[in-house]
Amino acid sequence: MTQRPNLLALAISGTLALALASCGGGNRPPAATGVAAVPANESPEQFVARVNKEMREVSTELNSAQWLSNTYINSDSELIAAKANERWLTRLNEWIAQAKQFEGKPMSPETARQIKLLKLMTAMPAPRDPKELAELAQIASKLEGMYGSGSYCTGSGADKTCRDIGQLSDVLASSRDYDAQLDAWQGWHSVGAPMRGDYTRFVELVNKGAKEMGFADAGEMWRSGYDMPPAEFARETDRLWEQVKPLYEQLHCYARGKLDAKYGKDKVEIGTGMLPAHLMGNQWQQDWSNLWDILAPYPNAGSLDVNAALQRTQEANFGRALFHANTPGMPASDRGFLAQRAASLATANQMMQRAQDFYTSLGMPALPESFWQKTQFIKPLDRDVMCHASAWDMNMQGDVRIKMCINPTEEDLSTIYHEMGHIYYYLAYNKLPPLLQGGANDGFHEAIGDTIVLSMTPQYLASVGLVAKPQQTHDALVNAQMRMALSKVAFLPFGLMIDRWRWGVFDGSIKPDHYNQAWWALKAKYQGIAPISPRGEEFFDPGAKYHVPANTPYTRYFLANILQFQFYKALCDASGYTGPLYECSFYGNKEAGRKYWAMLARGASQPWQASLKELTGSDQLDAKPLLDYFAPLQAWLKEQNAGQACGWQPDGGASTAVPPAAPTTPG
Ligand code: X8Z
Ligand code: ZN
Repeated sequence: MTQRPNLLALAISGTLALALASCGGGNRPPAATGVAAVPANESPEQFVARVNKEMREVSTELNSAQWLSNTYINSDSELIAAKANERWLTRLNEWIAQAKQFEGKPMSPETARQIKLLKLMTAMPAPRDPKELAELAQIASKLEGMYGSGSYCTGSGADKTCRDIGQLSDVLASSRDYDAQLDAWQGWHSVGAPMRGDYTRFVELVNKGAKEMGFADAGEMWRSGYDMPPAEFARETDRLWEQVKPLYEQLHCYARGKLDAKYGKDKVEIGTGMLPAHLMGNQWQQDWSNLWDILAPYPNAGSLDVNAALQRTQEANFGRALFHANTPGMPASDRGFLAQRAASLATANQMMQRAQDFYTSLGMPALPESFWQKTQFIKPLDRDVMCHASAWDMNMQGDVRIKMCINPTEEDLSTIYHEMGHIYYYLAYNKLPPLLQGGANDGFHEAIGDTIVLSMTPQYLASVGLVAKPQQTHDALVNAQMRMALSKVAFLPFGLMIDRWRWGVFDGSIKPDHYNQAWWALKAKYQGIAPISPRGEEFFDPGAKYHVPANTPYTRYFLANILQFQFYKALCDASGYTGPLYECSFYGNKEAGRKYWAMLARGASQPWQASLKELTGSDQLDAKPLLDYFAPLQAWLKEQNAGQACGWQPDGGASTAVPPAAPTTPG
């Protein structure tokens, strides 16, 4: 994830604040309100220049504290991060208060844009009251720490065993034992429950901060970052969902049929046609790729098994490491252990280089040496770390890093390509003033790397040795489309529902005593997913999803899933490609790379509509490229689902019948 200016870490962990630093021109004494006054006679242009300078300093300190608290979770790093956040948030509030003095004054459009962005910089608006601000910063750090160190323990005494998010997610990915999956799903969700009280207070505090800044609530503030009125933005997301919903419903229907066949209808269908939360291969049912063994359309039509290739790389690295770890006298078990660690690090490094190669093939620069030295590639063994992947711009001038706990899987390979999109965005806009160092909107930031993932076609994967030469048959095409759909189409309703929940929490329509009920009502409505046993208010299931305790807005990912197909089409066009969209890879194409980089380098300096138009020719969000891409799959799904009662009813009742479809022509 990332954030508006380079303050990725802020977006992740919290917010901004800072004590008044001295700055050019000398400060007047603080005003009676406690807000530092603007230096005498400072013009709007001088103000913006000063904020840019101060912001770079303060955010660098904050990023360092946040990096430490994410890669070394304990009570000390939590405290340091909270303090740094407190300073940052205080400082941000001061700048925002100072900016008020320029309202209605003449200024250049560039200055006006920077002042506007200043007010929208944080996802965690803090109250002006210093005690409340400090409390908010502490809660933010605490919630993140709770998630990052979360684990599920069973047994007691010498028999006690604890599993972290990675281990529990592995069960959902690989085990097909109904009860083992249920245990792993419920186990991880137990980490949410203790967050409820802190999260409730967190909501009160950010709402207070948002109101003091002139917003109705924190949700309205989040919706205000899209160069259009917040209500219009909400309507835009509804419109886009209506465009893609029929495709999701078809995928849901197909998955249900396959799961019914695997586990039995009585074990699968909940209410009228909903799918059980623990059987979708993923803790949040946001990506169904792990269900390939159950959902593959044509198991014999060419293998796209990237996992197998990565596993072979890992084994080769292990063999090499074992050979080198040949210290005389070392017990074989220690030698094996050290070789395993060295192999994991080497494989992770190679996966990262594979991703870098795609970006440099477009003409983008190689990553700086510091990236390779400071990135966290694999999970350390001696401490808790936040394993949720993120990309960091530490100082707005080239110290960029990724933090991941990489395993040799296709899922992690795609995540690396995703994170690297953030990194290249940072590098491209690093020349801009700090206030303009951000995505055109946050959905753009999330879409950059995903656009590259769309270009990871079977042909591309074969060209870099990750799969065998692909078959050119109808069945292989359907397989390739399904592979993408299980990640990109399955995600769409999830991308929407998280902030539908938070918007409701912030505007008060979802009250604390209904947090969990509202969560599951939205999961049912949008995803057609339900738990198999009641999840009452003794649970707090939103807390088991990283972005809730980390306070990272989520609509960005929904937008990104639409936008990335628009970007992909534009870049395929730029590369001169004229075939069907789903077969295009612009790997190696410098003209596509030039166009992409030009957009990245614009950062947040103009409304996103202008950036979108420069790249795609249109200034509208539009799901048509996504639907065009998946047209062959949608036709195939309709055929498969013919005669089925597709759709679901969250509370029981009738579902939508799909008429029998004409068979599609292979080709
Ligand atoms: O959080 C992320 C990235 C970091 S920006 C790993 N993603 C969302 C998620 O995991 O929930 C990428 C896809 C959606
Ligand atoms: Zn991201």
